[in-house]
Amino acid sequence: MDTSDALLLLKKAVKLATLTDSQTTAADVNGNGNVETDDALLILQKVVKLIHGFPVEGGI
Ligand SMILES: [Ca+2]
Repeated sequence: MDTSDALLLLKKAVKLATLTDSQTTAADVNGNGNVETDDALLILQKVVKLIHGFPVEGGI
């Protein structure tokens, strides 16, 4: 996961992109069943090391 993944999620949020099923599964980093801007924010927070893992991985 990196900034390009976050950008893809933001594009999906504004309907500029669609995700495959596997991308959707991987992108739901907070594990709430939806891929949204919150997931993109978490990815960006991990990129800049504000968090060390995703909720779906069992920790922030
Ligand atoms: Ca989510």
